[in-house]
Amino acid sequence: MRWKKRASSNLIPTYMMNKESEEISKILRILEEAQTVCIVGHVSPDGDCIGSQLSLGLCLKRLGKTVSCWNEDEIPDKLAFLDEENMMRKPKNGCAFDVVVALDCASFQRLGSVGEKITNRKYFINIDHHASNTRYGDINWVIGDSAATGELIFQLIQTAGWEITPDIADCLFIAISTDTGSFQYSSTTPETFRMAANLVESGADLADVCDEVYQSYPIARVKLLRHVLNNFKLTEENKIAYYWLRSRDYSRCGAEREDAEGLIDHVRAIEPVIVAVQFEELSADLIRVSFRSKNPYLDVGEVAKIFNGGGHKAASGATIEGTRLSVQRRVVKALRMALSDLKKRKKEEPSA
Ligand SMILES: [Mn+2]
Repeated sequence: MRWKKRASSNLIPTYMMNKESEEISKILRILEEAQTVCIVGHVSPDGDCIGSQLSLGLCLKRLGKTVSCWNEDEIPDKLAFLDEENMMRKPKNGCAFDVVVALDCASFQRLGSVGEKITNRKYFINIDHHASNTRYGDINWVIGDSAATGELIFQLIQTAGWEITPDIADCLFIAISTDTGSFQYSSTTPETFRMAANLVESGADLADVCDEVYQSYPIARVKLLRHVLNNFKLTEENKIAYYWLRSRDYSRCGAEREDAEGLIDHVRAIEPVIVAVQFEELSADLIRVSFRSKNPYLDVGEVAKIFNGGGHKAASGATIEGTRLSVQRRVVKALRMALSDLKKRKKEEPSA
């Protein structure tokens, strides 16, 4: 899919010239007046979540504010180097904040147990790039076609005129680079590259951060990848690929749940595959399903919605109750229907 050419070529996209910029000024006003800020993210935090939290946190700390960053789950080992100032804390009960900011979190439920610990606050700000975002904040800045929450934080910092130090640049670079599959997904626009260029100019240490994140996989993760490559299944003329990660697979490989991040991309990358699916056993009757689509007309965000999940066109997920076999059947059936819609579409528009 082609990127939409935007009217201006500077770093502030056209959508910020209108209503969105009001939202940004409101957010900046509240943040600048605040003294205590808590920045929260989703369960199983990824590079975009952690990078966005820490970059905003570092900016606010430089302004003299008391900042803590909370997630239900701990910072993944491979991202721990980004938190030099130890801003990531274990969530506590009974804390009061002037402002709580939720980043990269499509729904209040995705905050997990952190949600019940942040009720004592004056303002709740929700900044996100999931089109399915449920707008659960007092102020919601949601740009569904942005490639990463990190892009929004970059724009927020630019608008505020805060300095991007090398540490902040590292965090934002990781946020944007991980959520675009290293600038490969169709959500990547020329502006994404301009932001990345700006971050490298601001001192992001490309060789170092990429080595930490992409070239330092623990052996346990590679064993988990071996399990995936040995066991994935193909169906619907090899257009759907899926695999299971059961609790026993983690223990056999000595792997943690965070080691599963990105495994699905190896299966998505197979040539005839249009949709890759990861089934992860959370408990005997609770399954986390992740979807990746390579075809812009097969919107896995819509497929995830059928199961009360959400996400983007190309990447989404849902947590589904049921036995393994019944969940797998229901999910594959929904994807089969999405594929047949795709075939119909092709017949109707042979040139598309
Ligand atoms: Mn994200």
